Amino acid sequence: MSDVVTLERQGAVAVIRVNNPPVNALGVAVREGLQNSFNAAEADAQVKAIVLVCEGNTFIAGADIKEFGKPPQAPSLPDVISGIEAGSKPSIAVIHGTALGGGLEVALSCHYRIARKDAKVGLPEVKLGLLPGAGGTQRLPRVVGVAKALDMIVSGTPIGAVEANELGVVDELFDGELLAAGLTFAEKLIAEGQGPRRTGERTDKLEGVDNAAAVAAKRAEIEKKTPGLFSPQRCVSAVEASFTLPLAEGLKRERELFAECLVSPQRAALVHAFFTERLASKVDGLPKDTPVREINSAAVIGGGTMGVGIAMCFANAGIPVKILEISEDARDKATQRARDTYGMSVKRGSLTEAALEKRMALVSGVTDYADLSDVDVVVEAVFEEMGVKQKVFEALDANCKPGAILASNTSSLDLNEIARFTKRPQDVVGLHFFSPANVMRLLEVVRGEKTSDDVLATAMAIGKKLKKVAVPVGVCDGFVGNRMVFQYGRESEFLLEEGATPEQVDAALRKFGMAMGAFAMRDLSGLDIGLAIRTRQRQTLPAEFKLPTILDKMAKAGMLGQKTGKGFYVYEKGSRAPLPNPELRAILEAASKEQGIERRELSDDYIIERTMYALINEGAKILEEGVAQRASDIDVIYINGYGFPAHQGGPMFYADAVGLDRVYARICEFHEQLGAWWKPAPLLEKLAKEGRKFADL
Ligand code: 3H9
Repeated sequence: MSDVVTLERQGAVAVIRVNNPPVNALGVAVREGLQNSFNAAEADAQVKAIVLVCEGNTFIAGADIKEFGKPPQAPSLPDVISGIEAGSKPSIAVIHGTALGGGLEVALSCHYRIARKDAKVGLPEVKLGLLPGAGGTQRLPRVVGVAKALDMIVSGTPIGAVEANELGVVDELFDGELLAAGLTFAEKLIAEGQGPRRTGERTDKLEGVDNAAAVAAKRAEIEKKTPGLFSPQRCVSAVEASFTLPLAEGLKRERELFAECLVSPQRAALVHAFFTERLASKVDGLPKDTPVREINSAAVIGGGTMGVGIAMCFANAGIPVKILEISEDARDKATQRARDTYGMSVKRGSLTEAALEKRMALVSGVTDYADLSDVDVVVEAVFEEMGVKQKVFEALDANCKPGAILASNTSSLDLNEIARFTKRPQDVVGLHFFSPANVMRLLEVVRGEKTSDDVLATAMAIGKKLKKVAVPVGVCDGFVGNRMVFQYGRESEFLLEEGATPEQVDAALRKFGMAMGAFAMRDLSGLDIGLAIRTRQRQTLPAEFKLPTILDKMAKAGMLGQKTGKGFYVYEKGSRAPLPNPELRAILEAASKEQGIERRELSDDYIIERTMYALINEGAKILEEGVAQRASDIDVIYINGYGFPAHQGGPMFYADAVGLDRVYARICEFHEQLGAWWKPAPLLEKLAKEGRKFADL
């Protein structure tokens, strides 16, 4: 038939196998192979039932995302799927791994579905800015009802096989060998004389329920939660067609809505985010066969919020972890903090009591460096001061076994200097977690000048094991994320001096899609951190690099953010909801006056330009210096660590989308109007003048 889809007959059962690594995506060859194989099985008089099964780790994980945006090639997936459903012989999809997107749509077009107990099924298209475009929005509601289909399609979150079985998405669960399970099921159908059971012909789940109410409720929920996203409301419109139109027309409506999503800039940005997240794990110049050290045990130095969060990441991954603290009291508080944090997950229902105990059994507290002599990796998470780091790394050097990886969680200090405190700088690497470490997905893996290849490869592997998005970066002040966020923070403060309010800046940023406004975020992390960096930078930055003075004034007034109940916003006791801070007005006006600035109205567009272009200009410098390997790595860092909207693709993708010539021209204006710190990055200037993009590098 074809290389990627084969057909064979086993008795009266035609076995169609898909073998298209890594995830059996539905590229043109698979679509063609499926169509030909199902047609051939249909035409073979000996065949009484058809089993569809996949090789490798997974059933079909969806359409081939790489084909989006390219000219379509026949046969289209909807045509292949309609053909499968129309078949006159019962067909069975045998699901293992994940049946996602087009993969589940293929399974829904088969007349029966069985799944291995550990499989997952879902329609995650919305996460790529799309909707299920091969019948999923018409067939899933016919199986699970409109309300549940809306939940699955709008969230894009897959469900486990057990739930899928309860909902009727799969008919039977099995353990063990795929083909054997498929053949057994097929033979049973043949013996019982069962014919095709076409999902598209079903209407039972669409009747007798208030589907219109489910649609209205979902629309309202989307409007509240993700008003700026293009595809979720279209997902709802498509599902609505499942009960307001006959199947053929519903499918047509789905195609129209899918086509709208396909050309949306958000789709391009989200697909960029998908692929670049995977690309970021590949380190340029690091041979594929670089050996990776075994990591079976870990330790964390420092039992503060960060240290405990990091320890929890190891425990979550099943790796025993010791937390080292300076006293028995601090040690016990640290392990208790881990238990309390897990306890909150139990309260929320996202963790069972048994799982809590299992994880806590992996967490222990120690006070003596000698107890770390057997661990494979240590992550230091102590106070950000070189003297303190020196003591820790000297102690680690003296106590840890040869070959142990010595990592620092520093967010701004010079990793090379830290490595020099040991006699094994090749084993030192940065593992920069983001707070709260047990929640945030980003991990900057900092490669020092002496870090060996195998240590870097192991650090990246640790990231994967901890289910983080690990991105390699070079050494500089703040690495990639914080170095850029400094520019973003400074510009947002300048905007306050020029006439904006925190509420206005934050609203504009949220409208752009940021998960949090710049000032709400500052209040959350505490203003003292920014103030300490500011004070340090006042001593090092050239005189012409102006810095805002608002933070100093706020600190004097005891406004340090949520921790003092007052910052850019005020917080009622026990609440994290930001309310306008009436005392701030006077501080802002004083700062404006001091700078000789007449306060003025600032538009949302202007706020976005100032904040985003500050990120982009610094990002370009970082790229030029080689601190980040690729522009897309910067995007991955911002999406996963800073709440940058994936549907904008990350700051560098956004810059390309706006057009580098336009970004450059605006930055030149800011440079002239505002000051030296806006000097355009030479790389940005070069690309803009050559009519190129960051993506071209
Ligand atoms: C769709 O189906 C639209 C239809 O409704 C309508 C059409 C008309 N295509 O994630 P991993 C690559 S939209 C192409 O590291 P894991 C991936 O880039 C689609 N390539 O593995 C990587 O490549 P590389 C709906 C794909 O085990 C490699 O496979 N489906 C695709 O951690 C391994 O990926 C989805 O959105 C693809 N569809 O996770 C599912 N998927 O090695 C998207 C993966 O070169 N996929 N690759 O870096 C996933 O969620 C995960 O990949 C999966 C495996 C859970 C399957």
